Amino acid sequence: IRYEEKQSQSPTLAAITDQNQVYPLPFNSLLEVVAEAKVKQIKPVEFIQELIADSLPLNESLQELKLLVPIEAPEVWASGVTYQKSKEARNYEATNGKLDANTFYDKVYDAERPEIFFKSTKERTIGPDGDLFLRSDSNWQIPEPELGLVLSGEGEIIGYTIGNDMSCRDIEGENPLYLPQAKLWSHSCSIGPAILLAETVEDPYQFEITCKIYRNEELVVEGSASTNQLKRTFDELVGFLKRDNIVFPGTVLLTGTCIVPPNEFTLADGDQIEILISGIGSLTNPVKSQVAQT
Ligand code: DO4
Ligand code: MG
Repeated sequence: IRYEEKQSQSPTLAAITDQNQVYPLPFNSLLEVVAEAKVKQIKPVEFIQELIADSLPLNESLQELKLLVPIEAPEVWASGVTYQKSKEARNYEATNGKLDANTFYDKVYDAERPEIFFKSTKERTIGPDGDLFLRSDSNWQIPEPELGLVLSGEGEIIGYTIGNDMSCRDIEGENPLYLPQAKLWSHSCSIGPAILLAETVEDPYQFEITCKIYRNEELVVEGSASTNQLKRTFDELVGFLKRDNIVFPGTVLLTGTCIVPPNEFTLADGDQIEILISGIGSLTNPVKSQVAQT
């Protein structure tokens, strides 16, 4: 995790143990930890265990800290239509509910090349408890709870985090060429709370993802999925992102959604979105509407 240190208000990197104890680390970012572990020819998790072996955990609990994005990802990319459920939802948007249509979403689901799109930059991405903004020109907006791959500059998967690929179903459904506007605007992406180191994960196709949306403190939407329902492998998705491309160290690649709220649902100002992924934690963000600017 990264949190804001109370006195200095400076961002601080910390490790969380299985017992949820918080150990500040003498590095600014996970990328530095990974680089130093490489020099020492040990795994990042072993290096972190060495670093915290003789230190004491913080007195504050994880819940008491002001959490920041776990990594300042220079870019966030996202994969689309990687689950059957997403394909069906996209078809519903694009065809006004004509469920037997055969569309480009069906084609991309089966094609060798996956859908990969540019989602966000460091400046647009927010962390735990930060406000997610609604677009002022959309009437059909939803969160997309997704597993995020945290990548090195070589495209190696360093760890896993939680991401929210906020989406405007009406804008995307009107015309696929509107995808960037349906996906990318200020505060349209959140990541966090933690990065689970890749080497500690036995099987990344067994993550359980749950999404809950609260309105006036009442649970109004709940859905669950597992990464074992993915149509693609993570290596396949990273392979296409890397192809003839630059991958900046700390890039996050979201892996697609498998949880879609009911078709009549749209997010509203004041809603609270909670995304939980087994072993990683829970990413919570309030939703705020924007004043239309013309
Ligand atoms: O083409 C639409 C994007 C789909 C997407 O973001 C997803 O499947 O998660
Ligand atoms: Mg998505």
